[in-house]
Amino acid sequence: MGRKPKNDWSGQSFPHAGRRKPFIGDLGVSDPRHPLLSLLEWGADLGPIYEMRIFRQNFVFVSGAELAAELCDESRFCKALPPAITALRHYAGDGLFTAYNDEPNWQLAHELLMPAFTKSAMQSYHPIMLETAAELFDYWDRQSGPVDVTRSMTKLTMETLSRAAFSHDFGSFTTSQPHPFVGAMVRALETGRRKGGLLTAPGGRLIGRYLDRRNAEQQAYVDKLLDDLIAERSGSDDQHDLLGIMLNTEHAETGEKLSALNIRYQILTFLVAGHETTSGALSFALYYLSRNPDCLAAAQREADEILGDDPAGVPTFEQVPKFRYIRRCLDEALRIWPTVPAFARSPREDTTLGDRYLMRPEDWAVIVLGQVHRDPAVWEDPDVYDPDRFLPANVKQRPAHSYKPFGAGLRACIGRQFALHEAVLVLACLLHRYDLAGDPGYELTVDERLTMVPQDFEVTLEPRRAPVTASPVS
Ligand code: MNH
Repeated sequence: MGRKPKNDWSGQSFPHAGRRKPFIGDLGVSDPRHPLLSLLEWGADLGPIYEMRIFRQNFVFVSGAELAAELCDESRFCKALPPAITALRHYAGDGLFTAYNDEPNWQLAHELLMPAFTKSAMQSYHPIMLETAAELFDYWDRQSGPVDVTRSMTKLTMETLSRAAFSHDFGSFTTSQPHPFVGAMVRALETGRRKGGLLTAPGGRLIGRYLDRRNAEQQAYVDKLLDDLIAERSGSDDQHDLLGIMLNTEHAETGEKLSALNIRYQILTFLVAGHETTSGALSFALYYLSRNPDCLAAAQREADEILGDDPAGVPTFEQVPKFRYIRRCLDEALRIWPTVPAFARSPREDTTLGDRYLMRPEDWAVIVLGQVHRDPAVWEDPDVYDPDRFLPANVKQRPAHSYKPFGAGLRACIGRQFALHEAVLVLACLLHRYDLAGDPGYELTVDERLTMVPQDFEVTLEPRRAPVTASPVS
C-alpha cells in the first residue's frame, strides 16, 4: 500500500542509486557509519539533484553549484532542519543551531549574541587564542616523534572555545587523555545523530529510546557540568566571556533574558559547533600544506615577513587579517573538505527550483558541500589544492554562492570570525615556529564524526632556528 513518504516533493522523483528495494528503499547504498562519505561516492554520477529513500523518509540532495546557489538565496529559501538535526534537539533544544526559524529563543539569542561574534569582538578572544596556542606548542615540545594533527588541533580548539565561552580550562595540555567531558559530549551527540537516521525505520523510535537510555548517564554528566558552571556564575555581573554576556544581557527593547536551560543549550552548541569544525579546518590545511611544498614555503614566507626574526613571535590582533596567503590556504582546505559537510534548505513559499522542480515549504533539500565545492562547471581541476583560487580577482569571477563552508543567510555560522581568527593565528604561529613534514606514505582518510576530520594524519615538527631567515625565492 505504501503511505506517502516524508519530504515527498509532491511526488516528483529524482535519480537514485538504482538498487532500490521494496520497503527498505535505498538503505543498502548508505554506509550507516559514514553516511556522508558514502554519499560522496554513490551520489557522484547522479547529476545535480538526486534522492535517497530510506523506509518512508525521502532525502533530496543537491550537488550542482547552480541549484545550490539558488537554494542559498535567502529571499526565497531558509534553513531547514532534517531528521539528523532535529534529533540533536534532545541535547541542544532551541539553542542557536537546532532552533526552528520561528522559535522565539532563536531571535532572542541571535540578537543578544551577535555583538559577541563581530570581527571587533575577536579582540577579547585574541589573547586567549595566543595563550592556548602557546600551550599546544609547549606540549608538542615536551613530546618526541611525530604528532597526531587532528588530535592536537581538537585539544587546542576545545580549550580555546571553553576558555572564551565560559572561562573553563579543561587541562587538555597537562593530561595525556582528553578531559572525559569531551568524550561524553561527542558520544552523546553521535548517538543523537544515529538516532536521527533511525527514526525513519519501523521500530526506530524504540531503538532511539534504547539509545537514549544507554546514553542517559553521559548526558546527565555533561548537563550537570554545564549547569554547575552556569549556577556558579549567575548572580555575578562579570561579562568578560560568552557565559557572562548570556547571563547579564537583556534585550534592548523587550528586556528579555535567556533562561538557564537555554544558556546550557547555547554553551553545548558552541562547544560542539565550534571545536571539531575549526580543528578539522586546521588539520586539512596542514595536510594540504604538507603535500604542497610550494604552498608551504609561501605560507612560511608570509608568516616570517609579518612575525619577524623570533620563531616564538606572535601576531597582534591587527596583524591577523594580514596573513592573506595563509587565509587562502584555509579557504582552499575548506573548499575541498568542508568540515560541516552539508546543510538543508526549504522554500519560504511554493516555488520552482531550477525552473523545473516544484518545491513547497514542507520540502527540503540537502546541499552537499563536498560536491558543490567541486562542481567542474565552477572549479577547474576541482581536486587540485590551489589557494590562489581565493585571490580576490578569482573570487570575483565566480558566480555568487559557489563557496558556502559557513552556510547561508540568517542562519549562517555565527562563529565564522571566531573560527577564522583562531585558525589563521594558529597556522601563522605554527608555520613560523616549526618546519613540518608529513609522512609521505600517508593516504588521506577522513573520519566522519559530527564533522569531517583527517584520521591518523601525523606530522614531524622541527623547531626553526632563530633568527628565522626568509626562505630563498626559487
Ligand atoms: Mn558554525 C552554524 C560551519 C565554526 C557556531 N556553522 C553553522 C553552519 C555551518 C557552519 C555550515 C550552518 C548550518 C545550517 O545551515 O544548518 N562553523 C562552521 C565551520 C566552522 C564553524 C566550517 C569552522 C571552520 N561555528 C563555528 C564556531 C562556532 C560556531 C567556532 C562558535 C563559537 N555555527 C555556530 C552556531 C551556528 C553555526 C551557533 C548556528 C547559527 C544559527 O543558526 O543562528
